[in-house]
Amino acid sequence: MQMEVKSIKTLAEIQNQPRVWENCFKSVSSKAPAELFGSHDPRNVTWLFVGCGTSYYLAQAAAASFTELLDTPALAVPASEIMLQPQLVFAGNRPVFPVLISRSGHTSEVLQVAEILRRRGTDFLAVTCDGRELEAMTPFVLKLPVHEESTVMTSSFTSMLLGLQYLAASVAGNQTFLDELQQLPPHLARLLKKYEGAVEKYAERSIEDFAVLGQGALYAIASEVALKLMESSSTYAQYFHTLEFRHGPKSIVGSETLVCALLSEANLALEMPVLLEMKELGSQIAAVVNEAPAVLREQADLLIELNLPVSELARLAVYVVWGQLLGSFRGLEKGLDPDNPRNLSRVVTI
Ligand code: F1P
Repeated sequence: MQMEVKSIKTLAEIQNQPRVWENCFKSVSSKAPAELFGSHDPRNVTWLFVGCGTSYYLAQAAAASFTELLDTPALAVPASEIMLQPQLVFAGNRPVFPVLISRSGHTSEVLQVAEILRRRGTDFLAVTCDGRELEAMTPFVLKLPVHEESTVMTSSFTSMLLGLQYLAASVAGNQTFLDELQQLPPHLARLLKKYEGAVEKYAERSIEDFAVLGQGALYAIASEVALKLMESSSTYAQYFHTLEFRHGPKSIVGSETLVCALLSEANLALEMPVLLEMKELGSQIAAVVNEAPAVLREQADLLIELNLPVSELARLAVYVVWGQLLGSFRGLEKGLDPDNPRNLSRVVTI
């Protein structure tokens, strides 16, 4: 028995992102950077973004954003790596500024890392929505006004990512980028109206194997799209750097596979051929792209064309929304409840 779409909290939270983003920009624009970094110079540290699950992929997207916007080194690691392999993370004792990302602020691995940093005397920034223990463990807190009840993270992911991008652009004095971010909410509302139905329709196809592709910052988004498909529809999903897919993984491709490419503008000429080759091998193909060449309009089984008048990096958060929707609609089609995903809880405590 399929659930009524309008009763699904997760879908409502996905659809409500334009309004949530507007509130987040109001909140983050009221923060002075010094409140978040203390005496640390944000342009002269190595940034270390830390999270678990969706928040780890958020960490990867934030690291790529900080490197592009601040031209400073940034890396992302799962919290468990700091717990279990600290020597791989803190090599050479170079000064790092950690950013601990957790929607709940209650995830055990993140709290254990906060304790490790406190014992090392290392300041860190907490980025959270619920706050809980994490926000009490540091004076530097970016708390986004997002109240998300669903188990899987959707608006919390995009809001914390946009909040961090906004912060980096503020430090960089990049007013153009700040203005571009503020343009996103009405564009997302436009795109949801245009494409939500197409995604819901496509979810009726019995696809049992997803491969999501992306390069650069879009690789982090591809990882998160795959996780949404796994979490919300209990379907097997993998993620790869786009051009890497030729180097072996393409052997999985067949009529039951969907290869979904998050295509950049700068490297479209190199990325799109990978997707078209998979079509020739018999796969279903989907693309999220800012402007679609004619061949993609003809060949894609699902096409989301963004037409966003902003720079590539400012488009990042919008790419993930279609994976959020596809995961929930595919789950519903399989008779599952996206609000109560199989085997999952809202927070992992160990
Ligand atoms: C992290 C997380 C989510 C996952 C599930 C369980 O939560 O692993 O990524 O989707 O909700 O918790 P948090 O540390 O960001 O609260």
